[in-house]
Amino acid sequence: MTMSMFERAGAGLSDWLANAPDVAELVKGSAVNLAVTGLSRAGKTVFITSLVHNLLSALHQPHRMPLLKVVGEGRLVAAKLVPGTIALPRFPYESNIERMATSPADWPARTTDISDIEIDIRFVPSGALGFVLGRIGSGMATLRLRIIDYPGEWLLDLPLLSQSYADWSRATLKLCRNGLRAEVARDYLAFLSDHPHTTPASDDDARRAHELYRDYLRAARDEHGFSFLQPGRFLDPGALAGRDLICFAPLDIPEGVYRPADGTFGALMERRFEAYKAEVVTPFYHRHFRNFSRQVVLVDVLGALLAGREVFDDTQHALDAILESFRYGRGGIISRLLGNARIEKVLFAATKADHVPDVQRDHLGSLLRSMIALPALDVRSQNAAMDVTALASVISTEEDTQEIDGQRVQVVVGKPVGSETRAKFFVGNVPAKPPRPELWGKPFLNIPVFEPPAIDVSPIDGIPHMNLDLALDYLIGDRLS
Ligand SMILES: Nc1nc2c(ncn2[C@@H]2O[C@H](COP(=O)(O)OP(=O)(O)OP(=O)(O)O)[C@@H](O)[C@H]2O)c(=O)[nH]1
Ligand SMILES: [Mg+2]
Repeated sequence: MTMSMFERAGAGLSDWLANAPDVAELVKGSAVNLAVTGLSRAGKTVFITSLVHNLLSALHQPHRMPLLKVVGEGRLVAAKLVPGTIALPRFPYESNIERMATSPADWPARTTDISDIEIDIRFVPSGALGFVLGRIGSGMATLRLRIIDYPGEWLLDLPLLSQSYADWSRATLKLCRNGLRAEVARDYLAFLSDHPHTTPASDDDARRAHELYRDYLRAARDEHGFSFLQPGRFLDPGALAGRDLICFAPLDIPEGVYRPADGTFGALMERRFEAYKAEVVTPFYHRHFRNFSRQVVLVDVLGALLAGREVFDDTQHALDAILESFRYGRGGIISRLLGNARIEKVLFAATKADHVPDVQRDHLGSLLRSMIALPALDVRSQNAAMDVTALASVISTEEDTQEIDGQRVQVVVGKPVGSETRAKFFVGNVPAKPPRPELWGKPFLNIPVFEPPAIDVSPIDGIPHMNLDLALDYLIGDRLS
């Protein structure tokens, strides 16, 4: 026989309250999803690995995370990993830390798919809620923080949803024939001149087109640092690799042709393009993105800056496309995809700030702010709340000075991976705004990869970082207050 509420109340309201789940859980909800995204190599995996390690270590080393208020105010009681997850592959925190902690140390491997990891954070709430909880229960609340790692390239597919295959092909090939890209895409462009959209449909041709187009995307990314590369799953297709669904590519379709004719090569490509949108792009927004109420978009601003003007402009173009996924205020495609769900907070962060000396770091953040042209409007509108910062997930350098052309300048020093000796790295001045056209220098893609510092695999000492605590406090601090 179950006890009714009245009988419970009769047995003593204070008894019932004492045995009830945390009031904070009832009042505030007990879980938050924090998605970490960014373009390829932006620093997502390292960010999550360091964040998890520092959270798990925060009780032992609170001085590492003072700007996360729950830690700084001494209200953290425990932070524990939740074993396993069901919905997604688990983020490989343990193997990443092991790799960074071995000698010689190395960085985690590239990621190709979405993954997640959960941490239970037990804390004493502040203010009135803490007082109430202290009076009626254990005085503590628990927040389950789920951190998700997913490639930012997937967000570059949002614009596809409002484009026809013909429109997408025209826009994509126009870009492909422009500047440095035209050289990289030479083989694909040659294929196109032999394969008009009106030739009969052929699976073999479709596969060949896809492979050549994908090779162009890969070279554009890996050899030149381009980021606006669509479709977003072509570079690292994960479970989609080899499937017919992704065996398409843009074809030359003249202005005025709305759809390729039935039975043609163009029609086959169009069918697959539409299937990719329906079976890959839309489900990502429905099943995953709409649940990521807090997100951090990591950007390798310094890498983009040093890669030269064309790549920098391209990164800006990719960031514009990514921003569209957070602009639901205008009744566009994203509001239809999200339904009632809301992305509440988004932080844009310039990563690897330890590659520049202290005096330059603020400029990295300012440069990112002007790259994403965060208008004051966004902050006040119904869109997600947004902010910008610069951070280093794992400080791998130290400060030093060096004489260059008779002037003493600030440099950073670190041990490049695979090298026996330490090396100095001087980036010049990081501008706070995108440089004027005449001020661009030659592209420089060889930013040294410095070894991470000595790290202990046990979550006790934590990892030296810059602003990880500040970033986390902006993103989820309200849920830990
Ligand atoms: N010095 C320094 N290097 C970093 C830092 N974060 C990332 N890196 C470097 O950037 C590389 C890429 O970082 P990842 O975290 O793997 O980047 P990702 O965004 O997960 O990359 P993909 O999974 O390939 O998309 C690392 O291998 C490091 O060499 C940092 O805080 N400091
Ligand atoms: Mg990764």
